[in-house]
Amino acid sequence: MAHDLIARFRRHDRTALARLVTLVARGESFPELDAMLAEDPAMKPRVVAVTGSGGVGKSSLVGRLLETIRQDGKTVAVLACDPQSPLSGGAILGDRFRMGSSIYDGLFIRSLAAVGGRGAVADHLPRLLRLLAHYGFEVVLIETVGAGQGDVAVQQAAEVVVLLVQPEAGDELQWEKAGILEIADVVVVNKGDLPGAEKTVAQVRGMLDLAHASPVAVLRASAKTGEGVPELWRHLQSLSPKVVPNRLNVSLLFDRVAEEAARRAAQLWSQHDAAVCEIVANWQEGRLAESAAVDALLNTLRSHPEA
Ligand SMILES: Nc1nc2c(ncn2[C@@H]2O[C@H](COP(=O)(O)OP(=O)(O)OP(=O)(O)O)[C@@H](O)[C@H]2O)c(=O)[nH]1
Ligand SMILES: [Mg+2]
Repeated sequence: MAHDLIARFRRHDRTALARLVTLVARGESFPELDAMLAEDPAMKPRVVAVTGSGGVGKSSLVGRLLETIRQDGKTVAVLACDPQSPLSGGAILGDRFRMGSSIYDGLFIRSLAAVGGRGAVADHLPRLLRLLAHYGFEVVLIETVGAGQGDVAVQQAAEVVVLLVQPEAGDELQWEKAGILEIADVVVVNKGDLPGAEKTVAQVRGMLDLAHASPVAVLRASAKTGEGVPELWRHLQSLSPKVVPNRLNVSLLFDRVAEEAARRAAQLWSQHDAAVCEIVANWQEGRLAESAAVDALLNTLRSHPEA
């Protein structure tokens, strides 16, 4: 059954993909899945997080962006980590969803709202991204809510963070300032069809200049008219992986450290290694706190380089 699921996933079966996304987002696993995820993925997708306060137009812009990306011939997966507005193809694409064009081949959209809360999704995001990489998606877009710890984790897993703001944001823009300076790789003034957009672009540029931050593009776009969206996609592609810190790979790397340590500890234990057995026994019998046992095990692994 599990074996069959992986085999179908490898043959690009969409149902198998959907099933595995559900499992991984819930933090479930099985050995065949772990083995596949431990392999180097066929594709290293460009992972773009779209963040910003409520109602700024994240879903609408993601909808426009994925159309542009599909028209460019690239495959794209969309994850929405948004508890307030569960997302379906219909919600994100509005009326354009009924177009029925080839845009929808090579496109996967999933709302993670219903699955165990946002923090939980963030915990499993590195594995989720790796799963999508194994399927071969070229781009992954993530809609996040722009606040809270879960959101920070999502942004750290992304390669590029796009922060949306809207015209005449006033005080809100001040509030966003910290976010702009800390996390945004690109700022988009969305709702560029509304009055005041150009003024807001200038304000945001001013803030960025004041902070002497590394060059962050400030673009104007409208998810309503589609204006500025192709330019945004071109800009996202122009960000070279050398300039953009590859946060996706860092999370994958840390995941592998944990997996490798667990594998080696289990191996030593099954070989009745004296040091490992002693630590386990001390922990089981309550003489060693869990954190101390973990430290001791990591130290033991270090002294067993051949394991
Ligand atoms: N005029 C104008 N309205 C827009 C634009 N983009 C989005 N909107 C409208 O703004 C409202 C919110 O858009 P959403 O895309 O749902 O915003 P969101 O940031 O995903 O909202 P949450 O997920 O609830 O935080 C909707 O009524 C959209 O139609 C735009 O470029 N111009
Ligand atoms: Mg939304």
